[in-house]
Amino acid sequence: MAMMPVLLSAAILLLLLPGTLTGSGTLSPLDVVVENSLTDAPLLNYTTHVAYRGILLGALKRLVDSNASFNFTYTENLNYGPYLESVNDVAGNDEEHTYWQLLVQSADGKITAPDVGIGCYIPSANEKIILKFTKW
Ligand code: B12
Repeated sequence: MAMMPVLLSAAILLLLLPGTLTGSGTLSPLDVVVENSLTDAPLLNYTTHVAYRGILLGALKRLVDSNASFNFTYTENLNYGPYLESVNDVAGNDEEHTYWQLLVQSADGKITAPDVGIGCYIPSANEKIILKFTKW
């Protein structure tokens, strides 16, 4: 009989542990801005959600599912993973030297270009993601 509370605690721990260890279920809001620096199209602002330590690609896929006005495509590069090819039906083009640049704005307003793509980048809290159509 004395074993009951111990067994009960162990059972509760086992139920809670997978979520605790993986952080599953913890989603944080993430702002995404779409900017076309080659036209005077207005900035488009979206909000999506990213998993705890989750990748940007997952947050963008979640945005497609939740917002009919946002879409994107990517190609798979053997070495570097997903390459962001188009956003909202606007695609980068090698001949025209255009591409979608990945930028991150931190809480203090500073904008940087991550040194990895959408498949590797892990957004932090209070960051804003900027997808900027530009030239190289
Ligand atoms: C030129 C170049 C570009 C050009 C490619 C133009 C073109 N079509 O030729 C442009 C300016 C478009 C570019 C963009 C980016 N790049 Co770049 N790029 C390079 C660079 C300097 C040379 C690539 C090359 O020509 N290799 C020779 C050819 C023969 O090999 P290749 O395999 O066919 O090359 C292709 C891939 O490298 C691909 N590519 C280029 N950059 C990236 C980035 C990602 C994430 C992917 C999946 C593919 C990819 O484009 C090349 C041509 O098709 C490399 C660094 C290096 N010295 O290798 C960085 C490099 C590959 N790029 C890198 C990064 C991070 C980016 C960006 C994510 C930067 C950003 N913050 O926006 C973006 C991609 C955004 C997106 N749309 O997904 C990183 C990738 C590291 C990683 N593990 O993810 C590298 C290694 C530089 C670094 N910071 O260390 N890039």
